[in-house]
Amino acid sequence: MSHSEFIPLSQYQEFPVEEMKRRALEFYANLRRRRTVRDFSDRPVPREVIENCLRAAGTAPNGANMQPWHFVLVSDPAIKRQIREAAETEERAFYSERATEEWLEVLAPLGTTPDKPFLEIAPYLIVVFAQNYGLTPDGRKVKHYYVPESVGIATGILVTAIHQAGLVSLTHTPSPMGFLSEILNRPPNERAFLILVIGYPAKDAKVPDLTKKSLAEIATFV
Ligand code: IYR
Repeated sequence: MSHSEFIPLSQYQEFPVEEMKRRALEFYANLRRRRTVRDFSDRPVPREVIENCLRAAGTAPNGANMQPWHFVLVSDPAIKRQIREAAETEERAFYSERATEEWLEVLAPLGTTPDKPFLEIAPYLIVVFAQNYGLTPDGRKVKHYYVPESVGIATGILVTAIHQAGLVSLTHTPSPMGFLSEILNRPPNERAFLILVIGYPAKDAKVPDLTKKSLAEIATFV
C-alpha cells in the first residue's frame, strides 16, 4: 500500500475577522439570487466557462478521494433530442400514473409538466453520473465510498459555480434515468445521478414565487 506524501497547506488563506464577516455575507447575498430556471434561451455559452465550472466541481471533498463522478457534457442537438424524447416518455408516465396525489400537490406551485423543451433549447446539458465502483484499465473493480454524498457535494459546487459565472441551471431528475446510460454509452459502474440544464435564461423567463426557510428553521445551535 503506498502512502501519499504530506505537503504544507500553502494555499489556505485567512482573512481578518471583519473581512471574513463581509465575505460570508456577500457570498450569501450572491447565492440567494440563484433561482432554478425552466425557461432557457438558446444563446450559446462559451465551453471554457463550463469546463472551469466542471473543474470546480471536481475539487469537491469526497470519500477516500476516489472522486466517484463523471460528467457528460451534451451539446449535440441530435443527442439532446434523444434525451428529451426519452425523458418525456418517463415523465408522461410519472405525471399520469406513477406520482402520488400528494406528490403532484407539492409540485403544483412549481408549474412542472411532462413537457421538457429545455432539454433541446438550452445549449448544454451536463449529465452527472455516480460511479458505484471504479474500474481499472484492466477491468478490476475498485471500491468507492460515500458515493451519493460525494456526488451530491460535487453537484452542489457545480450549481454554485454556474451561478457564479452568471448562467442559470435546472436540476432535472427524470425517473427512472436508465435511458441516459444507454444514450450516452456509459459503463456498467456508472448510474445517472441527475441532469443539469445550463444556459442563459429566456428573455421573458418567469420563476415561481418561493421562499426559503429562515436560519432558525434550518439550524440549531447547541
Ligand atoms: N421529475 C419530474 C417531477 C419533479 C419532481 C420534483 I421532487 C421536483 O422538485 C420537480 C419535478 C419533472 O422533472 O417534472
